Amino acid sequence: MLSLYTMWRSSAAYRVRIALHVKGLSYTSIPKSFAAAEHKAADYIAVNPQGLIPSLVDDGHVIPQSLAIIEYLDERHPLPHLLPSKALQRAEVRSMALSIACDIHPLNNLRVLNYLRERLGHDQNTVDMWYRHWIAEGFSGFEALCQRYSGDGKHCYGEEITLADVCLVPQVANARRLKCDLSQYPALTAIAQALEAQPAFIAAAPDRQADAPQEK
Ligand SMILES: N[C@@H](CCC(=O)N[C@@H](CS)C(=O)NCC(=O)O)C(=O)O
Repeated sequence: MLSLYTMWRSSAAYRVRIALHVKGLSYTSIPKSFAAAEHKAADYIAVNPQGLIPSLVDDGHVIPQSLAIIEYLDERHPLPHLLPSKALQRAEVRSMALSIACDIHPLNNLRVLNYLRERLGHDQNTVDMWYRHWIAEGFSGFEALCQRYSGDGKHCYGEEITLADVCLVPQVANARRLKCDLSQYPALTAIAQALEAQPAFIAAAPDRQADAPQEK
């Protein structure tokens, strides 16, 4: 029995949803609204003391942190593998994934943007500039890694879906939402576009989630 504390637009939750769908695992979604600060409420802090989304619950055991969750799923449900079998290749895939999950995402997380705006008094233009700067820094390196490691122009690494792809697609979705200029990253954007057309990525997409705002 798998349950996922999620939020439709959370890119870290989006990563986990992609992994669950790639592996064909069924799960129950437990949405938490950021607007209503449900991720900071006592009942969720009791689940995940960091108050961050996502958390996975497997038979009563809670696992926070999207990459820890995905590696756990990959070990418990190995096929299809999200990490290669050889140590060197695994390290290369992880280094791509971490360049997004550790070096881009935390700088542009909601609480960081809120802090810049609400506590440090920056206006929205400055906050957007901050966001786009860290996307540009991170994506320049990631573009070069895609050119080095992609085997077919449709996957970040080799010719199969890996943890790197799982991290890339949500970050590109966020970058588009914040109107970042992605024209300098042709390999990375072509890969994201190819992946977004795959059923597992479609099912995991923010606008497909039950807690996403419904179009009238
Ligand atoms: N490193 C964590 C990051 C989790 C995280 O930052 N989640 C965001 C949503 S993408 C969140 O809960 N933000 C709430 C906030 O910033 O208040 C992971 O990969 O799971």
